[in-house]
Amino acid sequence: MVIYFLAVAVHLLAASAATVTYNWNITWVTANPDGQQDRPVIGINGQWPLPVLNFTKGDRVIAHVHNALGNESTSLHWHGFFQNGTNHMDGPPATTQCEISPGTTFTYDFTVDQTGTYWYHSHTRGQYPDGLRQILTIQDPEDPYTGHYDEERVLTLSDWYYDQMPSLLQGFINVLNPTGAEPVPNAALMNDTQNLTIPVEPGKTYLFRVANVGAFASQYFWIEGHSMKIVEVDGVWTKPAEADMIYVASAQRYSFLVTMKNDTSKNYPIVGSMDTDLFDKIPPTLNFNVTSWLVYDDSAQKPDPSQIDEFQPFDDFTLVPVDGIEQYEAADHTITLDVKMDNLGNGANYAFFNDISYVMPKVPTLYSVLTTGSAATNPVVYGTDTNPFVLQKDEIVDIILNNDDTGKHPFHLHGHNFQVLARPSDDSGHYDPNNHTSFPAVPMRRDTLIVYPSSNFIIRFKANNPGVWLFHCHIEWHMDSGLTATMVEAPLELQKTLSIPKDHLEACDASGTLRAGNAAGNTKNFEDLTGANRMVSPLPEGFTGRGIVALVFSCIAAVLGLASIIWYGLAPITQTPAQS
Ligand SMILES: *[C@@H]1O[C@H](CO)[C@@H](O)[C@H](O)[C@H]1NC(C)=O
Ligand SMILES: *[C@@H]1O[C@H](CO)[C@@H](O)[C@H](O)[C@H]1NC(C)=O
Ligand SMILES: *[C@@H]1O[C@H](CO)[C@@H](O)[C@H](O)[C@H]1NC(C)=O
Ligand SMILES: *[C@@H]1O[C@H](CO)[C@@H](O)[C@H](O)[C@H]1NC(C)=O
Ligand SMILES: *[C@@H]1O[C@H](CO)[C@@H](O)[C@H](O)[C@H]1NC(C)=O
Ligand SMILES: *[C@@H]1O[C@H](CO)[C@@H](O)[C@H](O)[C@H]1NC(C)=O
Ligand SMILES: *[C@@H]1O[C@H](CO)[C@@H](O)[C@H](O)[C@H]1NC(C)=O
Ligand SMILES: *[C@@H]1O[C@H](CO)[C@@H](O)[C@H](O)[C@H]1NC(C)=O
Ligand SMILES: *[C@@H]1O[C@H](CO)[C@@H](O)[C@H](O)[C@H]1NC(C)=O
Ligand SMILES: [Cu+2]
Repeated sequence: MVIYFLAVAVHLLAASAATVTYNWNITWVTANPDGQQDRPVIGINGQWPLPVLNFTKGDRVIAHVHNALGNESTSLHWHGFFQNGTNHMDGPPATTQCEISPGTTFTYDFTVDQTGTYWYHSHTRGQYPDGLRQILTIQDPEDPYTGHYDEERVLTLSDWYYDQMPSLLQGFINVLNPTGAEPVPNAALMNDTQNLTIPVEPGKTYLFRVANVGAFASQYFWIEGHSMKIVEVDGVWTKPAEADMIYVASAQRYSFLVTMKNDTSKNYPIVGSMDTDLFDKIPPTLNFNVTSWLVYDDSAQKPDPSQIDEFQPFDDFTLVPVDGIEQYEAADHTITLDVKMDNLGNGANYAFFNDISYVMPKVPTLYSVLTTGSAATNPVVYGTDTNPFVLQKDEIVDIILNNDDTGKHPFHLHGHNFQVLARPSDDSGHYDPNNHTSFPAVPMRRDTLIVYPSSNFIIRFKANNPGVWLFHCHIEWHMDSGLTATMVEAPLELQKTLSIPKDHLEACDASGTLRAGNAAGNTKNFEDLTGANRMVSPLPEGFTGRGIVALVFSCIAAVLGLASIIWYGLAPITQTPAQS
């Protein structure tokens, strides 16, 4: 009898869980989301904006990704997915796979065991802001807010550049940009457009799912005349929290309920405003705002948004998860990461954790785990410049992050969400274990968290997901200038449980990437890192970023001076009539 019921239960479960298969052809298409100019963007099956995916918990996803870009490699990361048991489907090249070379196909195959709002994006260096990113949702059969809303709507926020990432990156990490000023976006977008109209019905409640899929800029977000009831953050259902304005950093997601008015005479602006504190200078022509409208009556006016004097967004630290998961017990393992921005010996500006600016290993770190036997527990194997940390299975881990930079940064951990124990305000300096606010009994959890300028945070998670998981700033510029660490979680467990499919190994061969041995590709002596990729050498002692700026400007002056001397020197000669 029991077995019969079990069988029925298993059958019902199997019936609701679908297999969702995609055949995706990644190609260049043309887009013009802000109406100013066409530019090439990366599309899927000839389409951009990319398809919004809508899974149900328990679904199996099979995505066959064919790279038809011709001139760039690619990859896909499923942002926020735990990939529990399928670490090799996580997406970052040089970490859990090799790049998908032009002309080749690579299959992602995994089961979705979470719920909420997520997104998918390229994890190839600098690529996703060129278009390869979109929001996705996972329906929860046990949605705690069922009955509290009538319909759901997805909405993305992003920043937009007219130039393509490879050339922007070349200018960003460059001796001519010694202060590391990030390229300022050309426009703000909402749902990959502007002036979007969202028809609504009076009296209905909508669940809005918002994701910032941008490269750089956080956005303040609000809806005039309506308050938002936050119910989800980064895939975690929260107790309802009223907010008039939220702050959505790159890679963060929020869901909130909005109840419509009964009065249909007016329409209301929905505003996204890029956080210009992140920009070194604001070009006078930049409109850093984007507007959409809740449209009750299409024939009524769509008013301009009112000016806001001060941004006072909701503090995500105060959110409480519906599941009531309490603060995990004290940490077994504490990792401290000090963040700074500085120049290296080539004069360009880089980003550092503990004075190391991340450089990709020659062998994807997961493949090093699988091919180095018992040495896999030794962080040395993964190379010094990948910032590797080896975690024991099921231990409790604290990450203390001290931000020695004067900017805000959204940090993302792959493979987990984490409890946020403390996240003090601007200028709080380093975390002091002997002097901090008491930690919440039921901390909020998310997978992407802002640290404030010259301040810190402390987050806690359980190492219950064997895999190699990156921890990095989600500002694409900072990720590309090295603000990344590598968590190698339960490597010996991975060796017992994971096997890499043939098409993944073939991706290494096609891209000429080594797939065995330590970070340097040494398959005999795992502690010998000769030939490993290294970061650019530091500046000689005594040099400072300020010195570099002075040096660059005097060099430019010298070059200009020299050029004019040459020009004057050459001029008479070229003008001398030929003797015959
Ligand atoms: C992908 O799209 C390109 C450009 O439209 C086309 O030439 C190619 O045949 C497509 N490949 C596949 C596998 O669909
Ligand atoms: C949206 O409207 C503003 C104000 O009229 C305009 O400047 C902008 O170009 C519009 N954007 C698009 C994509 O049409
Ligand atoms: C996703 O599908 C469910 C039905 O399975 C539907 O209720 C929901 O509105 C869809 N969400 C989106 C964003 O399309
Ligand atoms: C690849 O080709 C596309 C389409 O022609 C072009 O826009 C893009 O700049 C190229 N990428 C690189 C890295 O050259
Ligand atoms: C946002 O865009 C996606 C597709 O690009 C669409 O499915 C969705 O309905 C749009 N959201 C709103 C609120 O219009
Ligand atoms: C709209 O009307 C309904 C039914 O009369 C009422 O229950 C509800 O409170 C009203 N909503 C608002 C926002 O006034
Ligand atoms: C953008 O919105 C903010 C907040 O209302 C306002 O202060 C600012 O002037 C707006 N900027 C532009 C360029 O319209
Ligand atoms: C403890 O931290 C608070 C807040 O940052 C600070 O004002 C205070 O001076 C600190 N106390 C000690 C003893 O360091
Ligand atoms: C991964 O799966 C294992 C085994 O089912 C479970 O114990 C663990 O909690 C899961 N980890 C995460 C992050 O979901
Ligand atoms: Cu950053």
